[in-house]
Amino acid sequence: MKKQFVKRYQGNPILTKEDIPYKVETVHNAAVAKYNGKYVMLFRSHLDTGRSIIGIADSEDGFDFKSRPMPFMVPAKEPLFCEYEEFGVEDPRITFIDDTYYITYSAYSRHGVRIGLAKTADFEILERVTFISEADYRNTVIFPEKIKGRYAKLNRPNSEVSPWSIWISYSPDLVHWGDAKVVIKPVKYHWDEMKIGPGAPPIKTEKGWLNIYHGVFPTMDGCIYRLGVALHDLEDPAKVIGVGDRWILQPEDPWEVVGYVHNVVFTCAAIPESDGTIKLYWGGADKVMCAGTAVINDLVNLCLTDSRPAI
Ligand code: BMA
Repeated sequence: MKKQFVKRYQGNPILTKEDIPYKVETVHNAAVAKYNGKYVMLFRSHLDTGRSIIGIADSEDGFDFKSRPMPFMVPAKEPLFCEYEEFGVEDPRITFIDDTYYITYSAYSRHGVRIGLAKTADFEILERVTFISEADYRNTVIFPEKIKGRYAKLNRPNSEVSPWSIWISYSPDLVHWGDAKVVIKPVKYHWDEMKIGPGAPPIKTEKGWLNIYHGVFPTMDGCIYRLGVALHDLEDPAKVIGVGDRWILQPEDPWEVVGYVHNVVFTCAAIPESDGTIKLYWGGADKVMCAGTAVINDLVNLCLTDSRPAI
């Protein structure tokens, strides 16, 4: 029997637009964090203008989420930020470092898409920090601890020369970033041949940093978004130990196959639990939120025993 890397939660989808107390068209591509022993979800929603905002929902068990009455993040009004967010805020990721939850998000404007950094200590008050890229960057995940004295992040610039690849860069303060290097590229005639991008913030394991990423395959019937895994060296995350040759999740449930954008599973969050599993969260067809579980060692072993070239 084919190995199932991800076990879908039987109550999927876990959050949809019907659950939101204000008018939205979609609920997808959510970040999730553990806060005070509970789970907090920051989810993206399209409005009927076609632009996106970020809502917030709470859960005791990581599956049953209840939306708060108001959105958590809408395009900024304040100077510096407003010019770069006027078309919407999308696809958040959360990393917990030193008592602070850092949120990266895609900020859209007439100048293109760039990455914003915001922070919160309590999921009540949100403070924008700065933008951490210029235009044409998306999918940014920050590692949960400093590595050899520096913060590290993975992201995905758009480029014709090195198409839609995953890069790493470093920072002394989370604000200024550099020393960038390409670490994983799409592989020709493979499930991720068109583009790849970091998904969930990396998870520390004994064998390396586990990076759950998305890969895109173009077909005559549109693109298919799937999820895969890569393992990065603990001390030098620019070194990729292995990239799993197979996808770990693809659109199969009806709400993953048909939606706002068909055939999409797209993750921004995975929460490691004390029993060696993760809770994985993904947007289904850019319309609903889904969840599942996976065994961390299965994902690590895929990277180690059945890998494709990183570059
Ligand atoms: C990407 C982003 C994601 C989205 C995906 C599938 O380019 O826009 O937010 O989930 O496409 O539509």
